[in-house]
Amino acid sequence: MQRSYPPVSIFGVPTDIGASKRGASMGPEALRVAGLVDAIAARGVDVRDVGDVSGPRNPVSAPVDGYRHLDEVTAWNRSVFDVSTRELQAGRMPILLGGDHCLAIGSIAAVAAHCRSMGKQLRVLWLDAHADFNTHELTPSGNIHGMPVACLCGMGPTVLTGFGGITPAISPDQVRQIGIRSVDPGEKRLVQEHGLDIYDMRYIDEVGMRRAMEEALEGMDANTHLHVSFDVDMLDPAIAPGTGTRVPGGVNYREAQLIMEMVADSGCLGSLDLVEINPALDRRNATAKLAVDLVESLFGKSTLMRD
Ligand code: Z70
Ligand code: MN
Ligand code: MN
Ligand code: MN
Repeated sequence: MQRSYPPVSIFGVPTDIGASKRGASMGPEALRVAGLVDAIAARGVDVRDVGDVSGPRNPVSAPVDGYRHLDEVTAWNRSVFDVSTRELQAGRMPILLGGDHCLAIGSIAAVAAHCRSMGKQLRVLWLDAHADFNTHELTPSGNIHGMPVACLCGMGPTVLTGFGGITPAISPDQVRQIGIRSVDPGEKRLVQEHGLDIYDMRYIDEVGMRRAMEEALEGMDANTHLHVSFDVDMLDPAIAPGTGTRVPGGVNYREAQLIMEMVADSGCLGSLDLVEINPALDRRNATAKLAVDLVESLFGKSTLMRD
């Protein structure tokens, strides 16, 4: 199928401020070295690398009131929000190269505000081993990369829930999570209370990725903006070792390709986060290379259909 994509703007956010393990700050360069820009350009897409956002260094400090590095996380997300908003307003598709997953607070808040102003429906596809639905009361770590979905749904500190002017930025019924297999006890209760739509690994094993994805994408139409937030720890650590929190039993190569192909087929892709690649823990940039391979499918590369 011949599909046309809007122009794309890639930007790097070199920080590991929301994590306790260091190294995700090197993710943007790893993705560039793995050939991300050329791979997207090869799909016939107008793609521009607008460079890196800057922000405070990682002070490597202990959590305060359940939040590690809250001021720094806020500063980085403000910049992410601003760049994402600028690119969306220019009619371009923002692709965030993380960085850790706390940065999705800024990127998705920007997308949500954009969708409101354009009268578009927003759907968030959250690809992850984790639900990232912790609060400062529930968190076992204080790491804010375990909290972005809760913050976006209005549960978090006001400095992180107010980007874009409307709180909450999104509601849980706009979110679909795929690949989940590690949820903390308090987080689990909160997820159930808010009815988050989670396709966990057991469900994927039982019904298969095709049906899980059909259900996750159900109800979208031509007026839907689909934001894909891809934490590479969704993938099985055997194929994606370069990430800070490896959880066994993840999504395999073929299932991951199918996710991306089905998103491409939806024709709704509007924005993307590529987060939690940690080159310090990787084998010869394998995880970044795999991410690039998957992004090619996201932009319509397929084996048999010539396009
Ligand atoms: C745990 C926490 C986490 C990565 C999210 C893990 C959080 N639920 N780790 N993504 N890589 O500490 O909140
Ligand atoms: Mn995550
Ligand atoms: Mn994760
Ligand atoms: Mn509180």
